[in-house]
Amino acid sequence: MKRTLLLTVAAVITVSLPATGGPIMLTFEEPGVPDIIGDFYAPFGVYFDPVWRLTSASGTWPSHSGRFTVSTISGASAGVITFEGPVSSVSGWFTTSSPNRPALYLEAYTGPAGTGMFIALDWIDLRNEGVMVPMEVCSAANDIMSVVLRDSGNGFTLDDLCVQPVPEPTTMSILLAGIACAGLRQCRIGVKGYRG
Ligand SMILES: [Ca+2]
Repeated sequence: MKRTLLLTVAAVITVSLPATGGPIMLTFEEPGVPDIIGDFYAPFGVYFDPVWRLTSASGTWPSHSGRFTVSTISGASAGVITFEGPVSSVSGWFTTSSPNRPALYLEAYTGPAGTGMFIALDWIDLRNEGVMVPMEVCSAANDIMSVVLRDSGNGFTLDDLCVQPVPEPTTMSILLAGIACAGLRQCRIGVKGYRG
C-alpha cells in the first residue's frame, strides 16, 4: 500500500513538472515584445543587452518568421546576448547590408556578456541584403554563457534565435530520487519483515 502511494505521488509530481531540456525558440512575434528587448525573455533565461531593438521586417530587411526581427541600434558595433545558465548551441537567421565591411561574426564565450574564454565562431558575408542566412555556434563542453554579434557598425538583423539549454538536475529531480530511494528501502524492510 505504501509503495503504491509513493509511486502515485512520484507520478503526479513528474507529470506536473514543466518540460525541460528542449530548445528555446524566440521569434520576436511573442505578444508584448517591447521596443528595447532587454530582459523581456528573462523567463526563458535569455537576456539582450540594451542595444537590441525590435525591428519591423521590410523588403531589404526581411524576417525569417512573421513581421518582426531584432537589430542593434545605429552605431553599435556589437550586440550581446547572455544566458542564465550554460547552453550547448545558439543559432539564428541573419540579414546584413554593409558592402564595405568584411563579415558579420557570431562568437560564443564561457562568461556572461562576452567575457570568459572564447569558444566558437561562425560568420557570414555581409553583402546578403534581402536574404536571411543561418549561423550557429556549438560547444561540446556545454559551456556557452553568452554570444556576441559583431561587425564594424550597425548593419544586421536577427530572427528565430534558437538556444539549446543544458539540462541540469533540479531540486524536484533530487526530491523524486529521494522518494524512489525511500520507497525501495521501505519495500526491502517490508520483505525482510515478511520473511521474518
Ligand atoms: Ca520573427
